[in-house]
Amino acid sequence: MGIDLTGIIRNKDFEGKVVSAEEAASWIEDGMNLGMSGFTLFGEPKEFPLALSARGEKEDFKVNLYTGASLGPTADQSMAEAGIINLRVPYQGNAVMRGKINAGEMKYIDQHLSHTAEEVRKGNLGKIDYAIIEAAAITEDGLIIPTGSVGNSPIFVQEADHVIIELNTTAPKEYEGLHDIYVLDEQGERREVPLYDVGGRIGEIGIKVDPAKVAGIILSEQPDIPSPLFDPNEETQQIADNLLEFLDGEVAAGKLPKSLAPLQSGVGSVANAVLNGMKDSQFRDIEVYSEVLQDGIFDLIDAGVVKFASATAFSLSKKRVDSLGKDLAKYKDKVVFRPQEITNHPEMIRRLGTISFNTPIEVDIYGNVNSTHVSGSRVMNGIGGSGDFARNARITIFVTASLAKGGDISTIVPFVSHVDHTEHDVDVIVTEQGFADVRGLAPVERARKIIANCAHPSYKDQLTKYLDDAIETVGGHTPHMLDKAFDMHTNLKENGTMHLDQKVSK
Ligand code: 0RQ
Repeated sequence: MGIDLTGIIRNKDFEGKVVSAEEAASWIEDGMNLGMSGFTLFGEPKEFPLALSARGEKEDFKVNLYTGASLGPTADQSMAEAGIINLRVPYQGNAVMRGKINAGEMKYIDQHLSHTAEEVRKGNLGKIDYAIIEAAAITEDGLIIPTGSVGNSPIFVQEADHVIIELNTTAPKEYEGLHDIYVLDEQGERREVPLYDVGGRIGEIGIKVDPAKVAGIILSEQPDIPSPLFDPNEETQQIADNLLEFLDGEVAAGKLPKSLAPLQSGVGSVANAVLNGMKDSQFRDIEVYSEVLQDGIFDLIDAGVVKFASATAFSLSKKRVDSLGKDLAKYKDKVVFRPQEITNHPEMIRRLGTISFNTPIEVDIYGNVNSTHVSGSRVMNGIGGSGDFARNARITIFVTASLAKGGDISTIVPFVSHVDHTEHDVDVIVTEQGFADVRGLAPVERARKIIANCAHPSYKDQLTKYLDDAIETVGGHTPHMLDKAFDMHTNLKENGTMHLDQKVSK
C-alpha cells in the first residue's frame, strides 16, 4: 500500500507482520472461534470480515463469532449473507442476520454484555482461536490502541491462540489516550474493581499483547460506520418530557441532587430524545456511566450539562463520524472508554448507583419486561446491557411508546410474551402517556398504575377488564387468567391487531 507506518507501528517486534486481508482470512478453519472487536458498529475490523465472507462465497466452512455487541454491514451482514456463521454471541442488530437467526439458519446466544468476558475466561464458549482487533496504533510498549470501542477485545486478545490486528490508518490519532484497559483476574482470586468514581483510571491506554501471538497485521482505510440519526419527533419528545418530569420530582423530593446520579441510557430514538431534552433541563454537572455514547453527548458537554462520560463504545451519526478527530481532541479529558465487563459490571453499577433507562419491546401490567422478542418467538436484537443495569441500578427505568405498528400493537400487555427483566428489577415505566413509578407498590397496585399512567387510551379498557376479571375469577397475589393472558397476542396473530374486538383486513 506504500503507507508510512512510522508513528503507527512503534514497536519493532510488530514490524514485518503486514499481510493482506485475504491471506489472514485463509488461516481460518471450519469450526474456529473468532473473537472480534466491535460494539454498536464502532471499532470493528472491516477488511478481514469482507475477505472472510468472500472466501465463504466459494468455500464451505462456518465459524463461531463472538464480539462486544452489534457489528455493521461489512461484518455481521456480509458474514450472515455468506452463510459462514454457525453461532453468534452476544448481541446483534442487523436485519439480514436477524432473518437468518429467526429462520433457524444460524444459532444465536443472547447474553448479558457483562457476561461474555467471564464465559470466555471460563472456557464456556471454547478456546478463542483468533482474536481480530481493529486498532489505531501499536505503541512503543507493544500496546494495541483500540479505535471507537473497547468491548470484549482485551479478554479476546488475552485468551486467543492467535491475534490479527486490523490497523486502521485513517483512525483519528486522538483515539490514543481515550481508553482505560483493565482486565479482571480469575473469579475466586480477584479483589474489588478499584474504580471508585466515573472518571477514574485504573488500567493501561491500550491492550497488552504478546507479539509472538500476533499472526498478522492487516492495513485498512475504511472509516467508522455511522448509525442512523435520530431526530426527536413529537412522540419521543413527549416520552423524554415525561421522564424528565419524573427526575424533576426526585430532585424536588430531595432524593437526588441536580447533578442526578451517573446516567446510563440505551441506544435509539427515545434515548437520544431524552438526552436532547436534558439540554433545557435544570440538571447540571451530570456524569454518564453507560455502554454507548450517542451524538447528543457532545452537545450536553458543550452545554455544561454533562461533565464526564464513561462508556465502552460510540454510536454516532454520519455528521459526528466526520468530525470525530476534532471532537476527540476537544473532549479528551471528558470521555473514557473501558472494557464492557467494567462499564457493565454489577459491582460498579451498584457502587455508583446509576439511573438507567432502556427501551423494551413490551411491558406487562405487573412490570415484567420483554426487550428482545416479537410475539414471544422472533428475536429482534438482544438484551444487550439492559439486564446488567436493570438488576443493579439505583433507579431502573424502561421507556417506550405505548403503541407500535400504527396502533395495532399495545406495548403494555397483560403478560409479556418473553421475559428479559422481571417485575423485581423494574422501578419506573415511561410512555408518551405519562410515567408509572411502581417502587413500593404491590402487584395489583402496580398493575392499576401502569394501566392508568402508561397504556394508550385505546387499550386501557381491555387491560383493566383483564385485571378485574383475573382478580375476580382467579385471585391470588399476582392474579392471571392463564387461558386469557395472551389473548391480545393471539388476536394480533389471527386478526392483525391487539384490539380484541377488531379485525384488520390485510
Ligand atoms: O419496527 O423497525 O419495523 O419500524 O421494533 O422500534 O420504536 O424504532 O425503537 O429503535 O429504540 O428499538 C426494543 C428493539 C427498540 C431496542 C428495541 C418495533 C417497531 C420498530 C424498533 P420497524 P423503535 P428503538 C443498550 C441497551 C434491547 C436492548 C437494550 C432494543 C422496531 O431498544 O433492541 O435495551 N432494546 N440494550 O415497530 C412488535 C412490539 C414492538 C415492535 C417496537 N411490542 N411488537 N414490534 N416494535 N415494539 C444497547 C446495547 O446494549 C448495545
